[in-house]
Amino acid sequence: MADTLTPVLTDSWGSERSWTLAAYEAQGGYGALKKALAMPQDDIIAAVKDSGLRGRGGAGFPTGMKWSFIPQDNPKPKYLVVNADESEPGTCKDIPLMMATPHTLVEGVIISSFAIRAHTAFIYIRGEVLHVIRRVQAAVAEAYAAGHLGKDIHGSGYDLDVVVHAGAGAYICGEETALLEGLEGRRGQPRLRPPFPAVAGLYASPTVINNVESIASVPSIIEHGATWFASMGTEKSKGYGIFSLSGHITRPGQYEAPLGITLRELIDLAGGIRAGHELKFWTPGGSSTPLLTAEHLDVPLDFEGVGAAGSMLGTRALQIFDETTCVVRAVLRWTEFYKHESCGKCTPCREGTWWLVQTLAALERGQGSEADLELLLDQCDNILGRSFCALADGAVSPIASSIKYFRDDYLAHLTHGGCPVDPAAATVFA
Ligand code: L3W
Repeated sequence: MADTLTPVLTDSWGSERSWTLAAYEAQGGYGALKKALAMPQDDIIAAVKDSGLRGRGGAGFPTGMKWSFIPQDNPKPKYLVVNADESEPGTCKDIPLMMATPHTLVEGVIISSFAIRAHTAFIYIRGEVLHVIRRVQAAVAEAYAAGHLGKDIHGSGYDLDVVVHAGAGAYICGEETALLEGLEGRRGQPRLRPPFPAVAGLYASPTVINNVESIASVPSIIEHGATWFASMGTEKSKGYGIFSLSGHITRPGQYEAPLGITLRELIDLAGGIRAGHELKFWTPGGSSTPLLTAEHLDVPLDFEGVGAAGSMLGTRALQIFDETTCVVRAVLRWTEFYKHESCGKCTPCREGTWWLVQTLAALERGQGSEADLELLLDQCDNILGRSFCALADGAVSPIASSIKYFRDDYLAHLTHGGCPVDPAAATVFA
């Protein structure tokens, strides 16, 4: 396995004024667009399919296949929507990308829209990050001024408009159909699928929704070719991805590496766990993916490897917790987040997350008995797979996995009458 990083998306993050059109074009930016505009659109879709690129927003659905689901015989307009609502706890890759090199995303949007025959694209950005919205808006304005957007782009006869849309600060709007509801001006709540957005999405028209990193990966695939992309990563998880490391690590940040790299290798690259401490648990893809422990340090971080270890690769949000962390407290904090962010549309999620918080909070205070652990698992069981969207599935992931690996930590709260971790040494989750 590679022990080196593969900076493609992150290559120029450190360069001077990397977010400007001038800096991007100086590095060859928008060259892939000119190449793509001379290609048959189906060849672009074929290249993305052949590259093996899988959705970088968490689920890993093959990007080229999603594009090929757009029914071209449907006379309705086609839309591209970029999911830039990055809100998953611990996930910090799309926002840095949009801040450092927004033109990578804009170029990807133009090529992808051209491929699926869309003439309007939306970039839906999380509402709280005004600085990111401004930066992407500025990049879009620069692209219009340079003729990369608008009418008859570079004399190709192809027209495209891009709208940067600010969300209103709801985690649920990262769920693709709730995002569409928000874009249409309604309260963000998920829709029933099928129909999938590829068939009936924005304004009931065929719509491709992709994550920022997926779309930003397209220019380099067009520039270097599908074979180049597919030569990295593992058999079924091709290419590279941005891994965001946070928590008890010496050098937290974004590390771009081939899929299949291990946490052990990434921790080495990030200078190790903070001095004098050891790994206790970690999330592979944010708090919506089941926790893993030190026994999983050599699991390949690809869709299959993490799945086989009982979790999900998700957004590659590697949150690292050392032995000073109270796992019960951490899980309670995440559960409060899900309860707060539940959109309320379906009962298992709306009521279930409330009950999870009640049960967990009592256990964290040292109240109750061991039977309450079974009650908690039963509550998880009654929520998992029974809610309208993946939010509630995500909510139960850290709970069930923490009981699996750290049952003794829960029991210690009961015998100790509260958290047994020495407050002076504990990592505080305020
Ligand atoms: C057409 C079909 N399209 C599937 C499309 C579908 C979607 C994509 C993936 O959840 C996960 C979730 C979070 N015809 C199709 C089809 N599609 N079948 O493929 O769909 P799906 O249902 O597998 O996943 P999802 O509902 O999109 C996403 C996990 O990601 N996650 C969340 C991350 C949060 C962020 C953020 O902060 N913004 O990304 C973290 O792990 O738990 O499992 O496009 O339409 N037959």
